[in-house]
Amino acid sequence: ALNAHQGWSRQWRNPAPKPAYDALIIGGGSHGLGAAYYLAKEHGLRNIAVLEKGWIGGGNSGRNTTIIRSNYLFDESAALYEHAVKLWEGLSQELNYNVMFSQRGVLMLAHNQHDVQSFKRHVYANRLNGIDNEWLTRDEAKAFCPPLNISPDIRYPVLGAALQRRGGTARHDAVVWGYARGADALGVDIIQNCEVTAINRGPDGAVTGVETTRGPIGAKKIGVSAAGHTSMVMAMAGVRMPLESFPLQALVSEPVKPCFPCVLMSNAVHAYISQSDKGELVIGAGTDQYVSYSQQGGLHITTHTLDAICELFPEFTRMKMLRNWGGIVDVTPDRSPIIGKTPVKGLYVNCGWGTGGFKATPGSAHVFAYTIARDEPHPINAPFTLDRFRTGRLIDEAAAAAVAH
Ligand code: FAD
Ligand code: PYC
Repeated sequence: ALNAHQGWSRQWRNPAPKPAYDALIIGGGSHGLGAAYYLAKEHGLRNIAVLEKGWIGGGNSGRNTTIIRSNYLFDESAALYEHAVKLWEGLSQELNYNVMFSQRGVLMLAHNQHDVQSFKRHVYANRLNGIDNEWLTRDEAKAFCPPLNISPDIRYPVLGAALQRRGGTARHDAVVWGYARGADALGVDIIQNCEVTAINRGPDGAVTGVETTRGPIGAKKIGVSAAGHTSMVMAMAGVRMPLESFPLQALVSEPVKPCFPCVLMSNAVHAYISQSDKGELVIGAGTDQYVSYSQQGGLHITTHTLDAICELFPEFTRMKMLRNWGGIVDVTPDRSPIIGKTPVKGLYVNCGWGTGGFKATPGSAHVFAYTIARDEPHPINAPFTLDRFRTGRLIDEAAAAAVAH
């Protein structure tokens, strides 16, 4: 049927790199493209390029399971992720591109007293921060998510759940493409198949540009949004990052008619699940336990995840799985991101999102653009410094990270 379609216009240009730009973004994922969009739209910088070593969205942005929520514990995180959710709520209109944002609710199951106390603490803390989150009894959880097995006889019985009704999912490719089209329309050059191989610095230590597989490109401002490869890119400027990179896997089932109404996560039984608009069950769990850049993971992780899904949803036992894949996630010691300036003048970094950066995309891109344009952090990202690993002022969000890493 696609053969019949003709005369489609390109959504973004395919320009050759210019010798120099006012600003460069390394990494054409949703965060990098989003930052370029907001730099052009809100800060008037139009002479910008996004450099992507492969194809845009080919990294974690196109590999993630698209869960969006802002039910984080600490004030700093709540402000950052809620900033993102508010932007998600208007993003399709902002970009004039349907990102299929669906606020179908994110349900986080409690299976033991620790979970109950921890999730209730999150509910109270979130509400103090003006973020919706509510505690559901076991029966209320079942009513919200009818396929859920609430039998008291299973190994980890469901004791209750925290529900963020404004949480949900979005279409990951559409987010990448929407930001790319929007940025391109504002004059941003999106340059694919262009790997950055070195970061050049002048006699005063400030950045002067990059070497790439498509030649040298000059710039006085460089923003790094390279997710799992951030340590490697930052090492090009002599900056050692407090990051470890792990594979994180996901898988989808054969498509079936709508049968799963929400997003459900269980850290104790160790799986999460939603249903895509195509009908596939979208499933995942925690990271693999070893550091790697292999972009695939161990099969035992997948089988363990499916064991957990079958325990929580016995009716899915006969579903066939269609495909699985992995991405490389960049994990900080406190499981919170780093967004800000670096010790190198003109070099900015946005990383450390680990297993949970998709949900932050619009908020992260928005405050990163502000930081690059003004050479100072936005109040929302001010606490998320690289320096906190030296000062010890950590934002320890391990409990809210929701998938083990
Ligand atoms: P990416 O999309 O990875 O973009 C970085 C880009 O940098 C890549 O395209 C890469 O090719 C490019 N790059 C790297 N090195 C260079 C170089 N030297 N030169 C040029 N380009 C370079 N988050 C959630 O919030 N919810 C979820 O449900 C969720 N599920 C996930 C499931 C899986 C399986 C995975 C892997 C991740 C998941 N995440 C989730 C995390 C989320 O995907 C990431 O935090 C987010 O996509 C990061 O976006 P990004 O734009 O920073 O990274
Ligand atoms: O951060 O909510 C999350 C998440 C879910 C799956 C992977 N990350």
